[in-house]
Amino acid sequence: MMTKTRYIVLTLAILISLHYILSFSHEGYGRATSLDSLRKSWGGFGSSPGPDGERGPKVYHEPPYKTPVPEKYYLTPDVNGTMPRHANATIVMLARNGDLNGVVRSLTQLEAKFNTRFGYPYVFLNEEPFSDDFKHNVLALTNNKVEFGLIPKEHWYQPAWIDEEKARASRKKMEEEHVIYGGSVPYRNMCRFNSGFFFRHELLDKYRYYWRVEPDVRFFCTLSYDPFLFMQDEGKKYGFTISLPEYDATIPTLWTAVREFVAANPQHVLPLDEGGMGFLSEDGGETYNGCHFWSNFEIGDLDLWRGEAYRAFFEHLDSKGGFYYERWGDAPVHSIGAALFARKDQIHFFDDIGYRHEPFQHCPQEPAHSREQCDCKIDDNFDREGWSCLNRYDRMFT
Ligand SMILES: Nc1nc2c(ncn2[C@@H]2O[C@H](COP(=O)(O)OP(=O)(O)O)[C@@H](O)[C@H]2O)c(=O)[nH]1
Ligand SMILES: *[C@@H]1O[C@H](CO)[C@@H](O)[C@H](O)[C@H]1NC(C)=O
Ligand SMILES: *[C@@H]1O[C@H](CO)[C@@H](O)[C@H](O)[C@H]1NC(C)=O
Ligand SMILES: [Mg+2]
Repeated sequence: MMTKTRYIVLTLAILISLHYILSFSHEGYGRATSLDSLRKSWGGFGSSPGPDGERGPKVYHEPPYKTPVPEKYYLTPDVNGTMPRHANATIVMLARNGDLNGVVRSLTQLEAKFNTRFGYPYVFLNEEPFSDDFKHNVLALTNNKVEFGLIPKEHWYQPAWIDEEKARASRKKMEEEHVIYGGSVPYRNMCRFNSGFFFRHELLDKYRYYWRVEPDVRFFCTLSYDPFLFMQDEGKKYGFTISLPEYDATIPTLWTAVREFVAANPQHVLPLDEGGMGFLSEDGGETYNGCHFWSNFEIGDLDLWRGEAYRAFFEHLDSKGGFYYERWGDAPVHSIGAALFARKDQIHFFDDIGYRHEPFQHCPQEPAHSREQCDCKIDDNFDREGWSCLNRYDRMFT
């Protein structure tokens, strides 16, 4: 019985992977054709300058992450053992008091592999006050600056204008269909907060770049360069380590809402081939392929979210109620936002950061694996799986 079930699962997995690989390596899926249809289906705009006033188009030969990180971002402590230069950045973690054990695990690793040497400050956020026990345990783990913040109620809880009857019916249905977190209101609050509010927290006002960390994640490698300085000096806006497709059941009408926004706000959106649309769609923007950057890891520019374009985008999505009537995740919302408002070369794949959040991990390959002393099994790498969306990121640059 067990063997038979396994066999079926394996066969299914192979079939799905095959379909996946074929649909993305197929020569007929030409880039020019796809961008043409993209332009047509999205209404032909695409000649206006982007949000930061820069004009493309650039010519690429390979994805930007294939170029080694310049030496100047590597650790070169002065005679006092401290870093001569820092980026304007913080590490941010949303957590509940009950997450303490997982918080300790994540922080211990992050300190050991990176932040003891680099010295970036932390911001912890919670919709309830952090307990003394939580603060005490966190402060014991680091000599770096730590701040604990309370999330304003209006940034967290389900808004009064949401039709609770409708929301409840949807939660019930999703629970019956075994959609992960389908029946949870707190999870929805969290997704909406991360989508539209975390970057408005007053404790983040004084920073430009952030690294999002969650409880119970692992960092495998000794990071010997400063990813924040890299982001800041190279003008990157969003960084990821793992990309994968979203469960369709959580976002039935998200793409419709996105298209509405784009049609009504062409001035906010980058020309499609300069932005990251090639990552999001197989058919020129007609439909969403579900690909998103897994947002439990993010290194990003807060100004991307603070800007008028993303704020208007979030307001539009929020007005649809989809965070509660469906279960829109912050990962697809951030990913679509990044793809619409950042140039594709400003979206960075941190290939050399070894990272695990259950049940997936990114394990850097050689030469980074040795150089960064990664303690992950080199074969256990999500990008070797059929599910990875990295090929959709890569194809934007070839
Ligand atoms: N303060 C607070 N944080 C939450 C809540 N729900 C989730 N989080 C945090 O939000 C992040 C994502 O939640 P998690 O349970 O890891 O979801 P998953 O990674 O999608 O399985 C983690 O940093 C959690 O600690 C909540 O109700 N309150
Ligand atoms: C090392 O620390 C001392 C004392 O704080 C300071 O005067 C000196 O400038 C530092 N050296 C460098 C290279 O930063
Ligand atoms: C860091 O960035 C924030 C937000 O852009 C800004 O207000 C602040 O002045 C910056 N701090 C420094 C030291 O540059
Ligand atoms: Mg998590």
